[in-house]
Amino acid sequence: MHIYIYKIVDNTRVLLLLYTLLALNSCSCNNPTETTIPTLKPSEVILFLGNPGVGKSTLCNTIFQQPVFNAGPFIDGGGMTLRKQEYEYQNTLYIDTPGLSYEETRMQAAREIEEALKKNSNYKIIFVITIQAGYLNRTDIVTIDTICDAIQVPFEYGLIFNKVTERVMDKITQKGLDICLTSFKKKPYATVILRADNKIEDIPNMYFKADSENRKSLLEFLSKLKSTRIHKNDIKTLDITNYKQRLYGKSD
Ligand SMILES: Nc1nc2c(ncn2[C@@H]2O[C@H](COP(=O)(O)OP(=O)(O)O)[C@@H](O)[C@H]2O)c(=O)[nH]1
Ligand SMILES: [Mg+2]
Repeated sequence: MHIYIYKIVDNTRVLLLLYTLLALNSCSCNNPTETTIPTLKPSEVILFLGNPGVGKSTLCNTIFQQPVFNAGPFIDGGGMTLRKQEYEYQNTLYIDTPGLSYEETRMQAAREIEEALKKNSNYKIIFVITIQAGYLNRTDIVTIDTICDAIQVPFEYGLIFNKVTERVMDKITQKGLDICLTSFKKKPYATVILRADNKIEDIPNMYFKADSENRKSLLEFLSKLKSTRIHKNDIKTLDITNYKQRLYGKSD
């Protein structure tokens, strides 16, 4: 009789243990804190494009007030990157891309740019160029034309004139930017001019100060820029085969 009661108690214990384990298991499945949180894709991409040395990485670092991307003069070895660099902040992906101007690295840079454009996202496309001795750089024009040609969907882009000297700034104020913009096959939707700042020149990983005029203009420009939905199928292979011909004016 005793043995029989013990057996019942033992079986009840085993059943209780099993029940508790099952309950815990089902509980952990229903508890939202225990389930795997799906990783959200950033809802917007801010894409910086342009040739090496124009100041793309410096501008990205200016936004965040910290060196999120390598920036600096080529001679120091740290600035020029052959790979795109990405930084995610508040559901937005910032991408800094390599430029197309160097023949030896053009192919890889082109692949990186294509990849950067194929994220199936809403894009704010920004080209950065400089003006030297009052002239636009032909490589900047060809780079912009080549990338724009690869985007097979209607889109807008913003153009940053960076490192602009006071004298050139005065001329632009007098004459306007239209004369510069005639060179581009596709015109920018918005432009901004940022002053050259000797204090940051050629010092690795420097950026404009938080309260600087340049940073304010940059942030305002970015916030006003329209974004375009780009699907990866909207991007065709960058045609860099005739880059050189385009440079010397024998374009198609
Ligand atoms: N004087 C001056 N130099 C700048 C300015 N912005 C960037 N630079 C310098 O230009 C060089 C290239 O900048 P970086 O951001 O690495 O160019 P990226 O190759 O386009 O990413 C660096 O040595 C920077 O210090 C600017 O507004 N004024
Ligand atoms: Mg860079």
